[in-house]
Amino acid sequence: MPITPTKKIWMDGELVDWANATTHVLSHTLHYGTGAFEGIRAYPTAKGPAIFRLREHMERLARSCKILMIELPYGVDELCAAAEEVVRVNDLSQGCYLRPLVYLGYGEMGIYPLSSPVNTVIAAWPWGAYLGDEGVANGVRMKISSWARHHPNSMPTASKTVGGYVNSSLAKVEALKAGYDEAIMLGTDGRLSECTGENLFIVRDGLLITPPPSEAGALSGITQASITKIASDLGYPVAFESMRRDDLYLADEAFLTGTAAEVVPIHSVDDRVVGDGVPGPITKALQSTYFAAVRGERPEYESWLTYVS
Ligand code: PPE
Repeated sequence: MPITPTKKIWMDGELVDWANATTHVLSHTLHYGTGAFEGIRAYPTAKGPAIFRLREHMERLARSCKILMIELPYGVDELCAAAEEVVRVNDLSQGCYLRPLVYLGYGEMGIYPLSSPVNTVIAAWPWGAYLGDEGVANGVRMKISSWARHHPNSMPTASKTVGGYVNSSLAKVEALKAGYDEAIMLGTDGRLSECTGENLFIVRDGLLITPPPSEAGALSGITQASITKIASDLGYPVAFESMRRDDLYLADEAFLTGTAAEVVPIHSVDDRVVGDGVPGPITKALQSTYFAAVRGERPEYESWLTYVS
């Protein structure tokens, strides 16, 4: 998806012009992938732009760095303030996607990462529906990937590690080249894990089921947590349960969740139509409540918003 440039990117405490926000080609992360990132969205609300679950994202960034033993030079409060500043200076009142990245910069080569300088950046730009407006409205066609999700002893799955996304990228390319919209990944034990950048839910007999992130080797999604809360508030119970591909084929409804993707119905999996092939009633109720919550239209979820004034 193309990037629309904005004015400034926050780099190590300074607001730098978009075009000058560059790094040396011998930056360590560019070679070895040791780094961590986040994806956050801000939405327009009646009270101005608001960043959705900002603190939770920055806390996850700090946890990713902890796992990688990267010493994050900023605290969560400072990162939250910097993210607000980026939305403010770039006039992003219509909403945006924010991309915090912690990477190892120029100074050392060789696999040992911990003597390289740590750089922290936050960029933001307007970004449309990640899997397309058509997908959000009518559902996406999914393919189970031949690439397995990382075994947790190969790559820490609770960390949004830069290099870890090669696994997602292989699966995404495979699915798109085969004519599908997105891939579903199984763990090395053959159980459902997640998608290349989203978590997975099914609905069966009125019950919502999603793979337990730690056991499934999936990222613990902030959207997954938001949907779990919204679902239980709407009276739909949610179970964190391990599943196999059959559970997807036989689901009444299925959808995926992620910051970039938001809430997207699944039309089919491996050419087997899920349910009636149209977004189901529970998916639609959750999706519309989520879209209302992020836009500040649901007072019960307002604590998830950080207004940028
Ligand atoms: N699993 C993975 C592997 C993942 O990358 C994401 C976020 C999720 C689940 C959902 O997590 P959450 O956003 O907290 O609900 N993926 C980010 C990056 C996407 C990208 O393509 O880049 C995102 O959605 O911002």
